[in-house]
Amino acid sequence: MTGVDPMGVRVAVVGAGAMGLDHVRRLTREIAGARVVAVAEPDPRRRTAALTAAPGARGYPDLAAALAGGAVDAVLIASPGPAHEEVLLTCLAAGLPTLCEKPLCPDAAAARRVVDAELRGGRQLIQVGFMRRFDAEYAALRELIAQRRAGELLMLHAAHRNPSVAAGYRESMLITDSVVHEFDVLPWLAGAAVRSIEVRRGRPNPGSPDGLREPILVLMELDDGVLADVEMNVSARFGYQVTTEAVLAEGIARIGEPAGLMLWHRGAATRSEHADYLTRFAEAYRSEVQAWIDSVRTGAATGPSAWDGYLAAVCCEAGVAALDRPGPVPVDRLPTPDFYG
Ligand code: ISE
Repeated sequence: MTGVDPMGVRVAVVGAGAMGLDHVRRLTREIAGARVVAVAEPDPRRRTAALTAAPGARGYPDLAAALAGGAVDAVLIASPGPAHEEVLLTCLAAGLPTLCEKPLCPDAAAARRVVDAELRGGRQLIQVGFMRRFDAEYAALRELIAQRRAGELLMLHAAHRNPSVAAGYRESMLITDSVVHEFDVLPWLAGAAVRSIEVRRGRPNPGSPDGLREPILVLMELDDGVLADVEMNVSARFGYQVTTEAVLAEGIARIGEPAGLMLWHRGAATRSEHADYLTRFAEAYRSEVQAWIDSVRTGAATGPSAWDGYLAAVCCEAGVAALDRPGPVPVDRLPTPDFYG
């Protein structure tokens, strides 16, 4: 146990949009051994909504003010990606364990600067919010693959479907905001890194928002020759659906959808569907945040690291380039420092 408050880890939450508010509620109602003591959010309306959900917490316009305003043991960052680098560097300088929502940083150079700062500090303080690693089905599939219960892994087929997206969602966000999850979780399932990324476009959905040509098919080649494809679809309408199928030498394993032939359609009766990722991954988020709080208390970092965030950022750069270029784009990544094992 490190020097955290015996009443529970005192958490400052940075950013009180939909995700930040969800984390504030979770930390307050569901997580053992933690309490929100500060909400850092420049928008007064959002800040007030978050403070209402966290009795006893105090509001600040930014993290620097929150750190000056009272004792904080750990920071959860849920502000927009472009703001992450500065906040992460502040957390590292203050020696604070930090759970940073994805993406770690929007580009690989910024992610590298954060990694370098963590390396200089000599202590692993950052966990990236790739919550799918905490989903029970993903964890079971990973174990099944690692144990070779149905032979060697040959391919992965994934689908990532959102009912719709908010105004302001641009085409590059298909990669940086959405497929970024598969860039983390598919190599994690397979136990191999991404070597190249190709994007194919077929017939576009006439119902896609203006300026978005989708769905897209993203094809990754992993270092060990495994091929992984993802259908990225943000106009699925009927609900939120994330599935993965593993093709193994002696079988097929599938997670994320009920077995049997199903038609999911707007207006049709649906089974086990979710309106969005907050409900689909509610248990994964709970388990992710609880594991993070437990690691703050024991002082032993667990979960996706800043290096995992860097790897996802490198994939996003190649993926965005592949949106406008035919053929596979190589993923240019640095060797993993020993520090990240
Ligand atoms: C959103 O930001 C998420 O992280 C969700 O998990 C993903 O499904 C969605 O496409 C993103 O916009």
